[in-house]
Amino acid sequence: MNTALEMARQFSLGQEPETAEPYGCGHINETYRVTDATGKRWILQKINPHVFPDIPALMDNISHVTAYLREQIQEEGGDPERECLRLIPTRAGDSFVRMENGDCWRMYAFVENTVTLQVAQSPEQLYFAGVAFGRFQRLLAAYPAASLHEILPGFHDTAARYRNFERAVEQDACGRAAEAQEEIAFVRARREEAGRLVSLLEKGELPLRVTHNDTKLNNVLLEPGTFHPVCVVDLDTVMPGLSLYDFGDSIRAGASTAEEDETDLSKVSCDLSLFEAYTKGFLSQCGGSLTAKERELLPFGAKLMTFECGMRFLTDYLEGDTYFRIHRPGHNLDRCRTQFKLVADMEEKAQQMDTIVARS
Ligand code: ADP
Ligand code: GN1
Ligand code: MG
Repeated sequence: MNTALEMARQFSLGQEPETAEPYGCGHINETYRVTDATGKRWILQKINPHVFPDIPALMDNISHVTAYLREQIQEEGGDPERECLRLIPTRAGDSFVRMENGDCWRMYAFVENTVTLQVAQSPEQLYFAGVAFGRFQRLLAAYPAASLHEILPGFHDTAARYRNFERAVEQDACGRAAEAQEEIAFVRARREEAGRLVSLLEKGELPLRVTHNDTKLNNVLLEPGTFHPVCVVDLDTVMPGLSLYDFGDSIRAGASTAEEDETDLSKVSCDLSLFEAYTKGFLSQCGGSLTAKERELLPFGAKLMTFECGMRFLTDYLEGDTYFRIHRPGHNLDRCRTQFKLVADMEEKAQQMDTIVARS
């Protein structure tokens, strides 16, 4: 096993790295913050090879998208160094390093003086997250989507996710299905909805765009104090997708009143003032380019992404926690329950959500 500090030395930093500490709260990659003697910092990540089988393709997407974003940011008078991730090349000049045991590592410049939030404490914070992801979508609007690798085929194909879920229930590899009967029934009751967006895409009723696909609140760096958006991070899943995926996943993660793994479900609901704030921020940036159908489906997108995520947590629980990193027994079932509580709440608030979108 290589230590993170040893790995940091493989990159072209100009200085000798002194420390590498675990950083952030991601479920997939391992993230470290690397510091040198002068206090200069970097983000070092071990990319999860089980989740991402084609790391050269993934890094190729990130290299191209960040180069393009930097130009766009520059053109509109922004500061690409602060507003866009920058890959640090390895000593050999590559975008990542693969070790003999197959582990792959990459490095980014650290964007200083920012904060990330696990939960929004005010609508304003979520408004700014909406601005960040709406801008991200706007800046990539003219990017040739077909030139990107589809890193995780079917990533938000909710119908395919449903089939995986049914397979996991049937196999019940860990004998856990009995404990999750209520959640299994919850998914099955919504089976018909799972395929709705993919079928609209197939029929050409929704446009394919370049999307981020993992628009959690903690994937945007914000300015401390003002919470103005600074930089969108976690670009592993940037690929062709639907605008509704990005909008929906942000609402799932950002408009909730509790953390994703809260065990007291009475604390979990979809806060409409947070929903409205995000919607306004997002549409302020990319609203002009959305079709009427996309706009109309924003609330459904939020519900579907929440449902899909809950179903993925449940599937992983049933399969023995092989995908999402867990920190306690039953963690994925707890995560699934918060998502389904949110889905049920969004179903009750569907009309209000429609009204909010119409006036945003
Ligand atoms: P994961 O895929 O595991 O979620 P991320 O790429 O989102 O990993 O990184 C984890 C956390 O590290 C982010 O939530 C953010 O707080 C922080 N982070 C990531 N990249 C940077 C960066 N370039 N500068 C500063 N902080 C960063
Ligand atoms: C994972 O990497 P991270 O923690 O930002 C997952 C997302 C889920 C999210 C749930 C590549 O995101 O799809 O929505 O957990 N990423 C991948 O918290 O599967
Ligand atoms: Mg992340």
